[in-house]
Amino acid sequence: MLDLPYTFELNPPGFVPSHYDNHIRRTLTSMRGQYLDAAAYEAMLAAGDELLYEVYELARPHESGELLHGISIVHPGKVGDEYYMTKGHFHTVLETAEVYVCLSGQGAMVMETPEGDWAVEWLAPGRVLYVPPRWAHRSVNTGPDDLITLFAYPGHAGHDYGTIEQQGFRKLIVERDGAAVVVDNPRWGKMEGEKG
Ligand code: PAN
Ligand code: ZN
Repeated sequence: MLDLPYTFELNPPGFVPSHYDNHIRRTLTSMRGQYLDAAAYEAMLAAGDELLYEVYELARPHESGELLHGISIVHPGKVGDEYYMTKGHFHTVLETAEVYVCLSGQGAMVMETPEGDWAVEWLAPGRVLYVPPRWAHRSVNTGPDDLITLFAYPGHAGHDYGTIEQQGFRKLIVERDGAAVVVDNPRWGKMEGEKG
C-alpha cells in the first residue's frame, strides 16, 4: 500500500511531537558501568532510578529507503562531574549516517570511529550536526535545561550498543570550574557495562 506524506508539529518549549509511535525512557539503571564515578552512580541510584533521557520515535519500516526520525530529550543533571548523556552507539550497518538538529538546550555530541578518530561538536538551538558513516555518537546535556534534538537516519542502520558498553567512548564531557570540558576517558577499552 502506498504511504501517504504526513506532517507533525514540534512545539516549544517541550518539543514533544504532536504524533509519535514509541516513547522510550532511559533511567540510571540502563547506564550502569558507563559513568566514571561509580560511587556517585551507586549513591544516586540508591536515592532513586532517575529518568535521564527520552526518545519519541515515529515508526517506519527498517528498510534502506526509509528515514527513521524522532526527538531525543536528554534531561539536565550530572553523575559526579559527568553530565547526563545517552548510551551512545555505532550503527550496526557502519556505513550509515545521521542528521541531528538541535531545537533547544546546550550540549555536545561525542563521536568516534573504530579506527580511533574522535570528535566533539557543541550543540545549541538552530545548530545542525551531520554524523558521517562510521562515527559512534552520544549526546550529552551540558546545560541547565533539557537538550532537545531532532534526528533522522537510514531505516536499515540498526543499533550496536554492545561495543560502547564494553569499551566506552574515548572522550568524556565533565564539569570543571563550572564549565563543560572534554577529557580523556581513563577507562576506555576496559569498561564494565552491562548489556541492556
Ligand atoms: C538517536 C538515539 C537517541 C538515544 O535516535 O537513538 O538519541 O540515544 P541512544 O540510542 O544512544 O540511547 C540515534 O542516534 N539513532 O540512531
Ligand atoms: Zn544513531
